[in-house]
Amino acid sequence: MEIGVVGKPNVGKSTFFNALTLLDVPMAPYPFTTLEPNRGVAAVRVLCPHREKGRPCTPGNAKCVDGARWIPVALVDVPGLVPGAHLGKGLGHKFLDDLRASDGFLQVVDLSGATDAEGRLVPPRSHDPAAEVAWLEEELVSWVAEILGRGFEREARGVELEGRKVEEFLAARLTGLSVAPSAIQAVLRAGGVDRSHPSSWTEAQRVEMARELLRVAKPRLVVANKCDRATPDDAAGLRGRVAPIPLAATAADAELTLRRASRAGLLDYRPGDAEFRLAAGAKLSPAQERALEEIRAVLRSWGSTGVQQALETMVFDRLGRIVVYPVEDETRWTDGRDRLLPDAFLVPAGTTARAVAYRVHTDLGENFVRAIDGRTHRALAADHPVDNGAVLRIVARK
Ligand SMILES: Nc1nc2c(ncn2[C@@H]2O[C@H](COP(=O)(O)OP(=O)(O)OP(=O)(O)O)[C@@H](O)[C@H]2O)c(=O)[nH]1
Ligand SMILES: [Mg+2]
Repeated sequence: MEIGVVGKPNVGKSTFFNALTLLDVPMAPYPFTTLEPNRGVAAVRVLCPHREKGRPCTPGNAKCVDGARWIPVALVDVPGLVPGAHLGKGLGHKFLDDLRASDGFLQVVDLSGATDAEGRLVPPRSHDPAAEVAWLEEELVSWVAEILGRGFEREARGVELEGRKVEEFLAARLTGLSVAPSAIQAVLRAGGVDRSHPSSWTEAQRVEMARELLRVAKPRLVVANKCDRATPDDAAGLRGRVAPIPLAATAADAELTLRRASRAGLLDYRPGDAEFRLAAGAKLSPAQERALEEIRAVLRSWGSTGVQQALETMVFDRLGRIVVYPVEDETRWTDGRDRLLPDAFLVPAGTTARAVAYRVHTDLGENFVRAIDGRTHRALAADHPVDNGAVLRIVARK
């Protein structure tokens, strides 16, 4: 599970990334601060089922705080893209290749409208962020069309001569883009192409296929950042202009300040919350006090900084991920060392019991006999889809 953070320069991508990962990559009020992709680990929250057993869990791959289980999600922050990046403008778009494995894209924009298309500072509201949602789509389409088109005709003629299947040919070209077979079918339909003669496909058809591939296989969410410099009405207006892509408003800078202050023990704050409290005995400078007062005002108008919620909207709503808890003992919900609910995995909705077994260990998948639901104690066959929040024991041949 990996998510790419994309957008034009200077909108707050790295700030958003730092807030979610608590890493410390450079951020600055001018374009092209980020020159190489940054990778880190963020996390999404779910209600941990340990309550049902009345004792705390022993998480191996995720922490559990106040009943919320934090499940890791990889995040990639890339340099800013500008219009014409596929022609080499700005830093070009070669670095997008680092997003091949991303399951979806968070497009950060500047809701306050105070940065132009290249990320230079301009007066607030002088730039409509809806415009960059439209051109960023074109940059992403060119990138995918380029991957699809590298040495296309020669290979396509080979496929025709050898009578190979066009689906396999496309799947091979798109390897690494983590695309499901169902997406390949959708892509073939979108191009309106002659399946038996791939060498006859035009570049325009390949571009349409790239667009469809992005639509079905790489869900997007617009992250309307710098909301502290804008109003909820601005967000509502922009939401209408970028539809059908959904939008989440964020104040990444405020979230970063709150998380860092909380890590330093200065205040009590849980990501996603509408408020924070000063830690007992915390001593603040007048500047820190003013900064926190401004953040309080943001939380009052927006309900939260929106950062944690934006990531969760992406993972759960846009990418349809559900959570499963593999265990070795389906009654006690423990592993072999009596650890309660040691693992929590994000999987796509519709994932089968056998696919969960593979996710735990290749051997378990290969030798799968059945899964047992930890709540109903019923057996699930290999192709049975698992429920969200399922606690599962996998039974395998020895
Ligand atoms: N007002 C406000 N400023 C923000 C917010 N988030 C980030 N910024 C500021 O925006 C500027 C750019 O932030 P970065 O995180 O470096 O932006 P970026 O999109 O990674 O920029 P590049 O790496 O150059 O593409 C910095 O001065 C940040 O402090 C926010 O929520 N509100
Ligand atoms: Mg950056």
